[in-house]
Amino acid sequence: SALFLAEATTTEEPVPQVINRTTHRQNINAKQSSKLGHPRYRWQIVWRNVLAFAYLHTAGLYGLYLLVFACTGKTFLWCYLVALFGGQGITAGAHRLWAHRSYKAKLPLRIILMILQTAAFQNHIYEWVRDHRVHHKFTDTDADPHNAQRGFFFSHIGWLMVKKHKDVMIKGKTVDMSDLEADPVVMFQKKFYLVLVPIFCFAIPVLVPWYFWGENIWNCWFSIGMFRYAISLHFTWLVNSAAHIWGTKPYDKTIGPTENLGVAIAAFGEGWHNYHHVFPWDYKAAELGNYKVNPTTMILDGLSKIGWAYDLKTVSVDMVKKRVKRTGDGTRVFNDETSGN
Ligand code: ST9
Ligand code: ZN
Ligand code: ZN
Repeated sequence: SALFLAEATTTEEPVPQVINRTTHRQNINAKQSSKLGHPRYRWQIVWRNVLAFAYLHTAGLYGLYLLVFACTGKTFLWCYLVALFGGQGITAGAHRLWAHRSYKAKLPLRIILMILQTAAFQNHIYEWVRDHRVHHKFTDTDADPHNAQRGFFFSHIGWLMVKKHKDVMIKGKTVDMSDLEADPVVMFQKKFYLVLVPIFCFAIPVLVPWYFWGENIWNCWFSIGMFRYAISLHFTWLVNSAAHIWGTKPYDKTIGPTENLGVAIAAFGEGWHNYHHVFPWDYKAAELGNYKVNPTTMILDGLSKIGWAYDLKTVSVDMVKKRVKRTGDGTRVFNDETSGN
């Protein structure tokens, strides 16, 4: 050790410390955090949310059992429709309209999307959009609310059961939210969210099958209230977890988000996530729109035909090609280039 000390003084390096019992990831987090001048992220568990998710998942599994073995066919169809419409409140509404402004919507469409977004109960539009814009601006860092560097569980559901990292608040303040503050539909929902959620996420979806075709109310609560809500959450969360971990990176191989067919199927076309992070203003949230799995794009194309959706923004083929060439991982091949070009 005398030799070691001599070496240490001559090279003027700090004495190395034994770092067992500390995982590699914790070290990285600690380094990132200390650079920013505050202690590393310690999880403060929010037990209210843990208990709520424990109930939701237990009740949701029971609801799945009832849906398959006890409910009528009509109730099964209703479950799908509520998930589909609530899903559009998230994909067409919160995500492509409000978070990214990838198209404009007339007032009636904005009101419908706000109601559907309420039926999905994923926080009010203002909070959803703020977290999502911060996610895009600071992807896979401590300021990303669902930082996928912390692994599948954290980016999927864990982030909703702990206090946020300070950077989310600090850097989040740099995100402009004035467009949403100017939208009365968004501000109305924000103000009355606690009244609107029980009505549109639970009362109406649960009572319709009971009132209109005499479904057992117990079945309604567990299958439509709990199972439909839980599965919609998981399908949404896969975009933050799976589509930040597994898949190809045809547009930018240097970033975390991926192209993931399974997630695109589950999330109504929101699994083409490498493209989406490179070109977030494209209303298709994918290069090929309808030609790849993307029902939300089909719906938006329909809404644009009747004039409710307008000024749809997209990206030129040329721009995509250039980007693919410059930063892609080589998995996107254009036909004219395969023939030698
Ligand atoms: C849910 C959301 O599930 C899911 C979002 C998924 C997004 C996916 C996106 C992918 C693309 C689209 C895919 C669609 C697919 C659809 C398929 C459909 C089948 N910036 O939050 P607080 C500040 S929600 C700036 O309480 P805590 C702010 O001042 C599920 N500032 O932090 C704030 O005060 P205020 C239901 C920010 O105490 C203050 O901090 N909900 C930001 O650490 C405190 O904020 C739940 O499960 C920011 N980003 O608590 C629970 N954030 O608001 C909901 C915060 O007054 N959440 N600030 O301005 C909570 O309980 C808590 O937020 C917490 C953290 C415990 C998680
Ligand atoms: Zn996005
Ligand atoms: Zn993402």
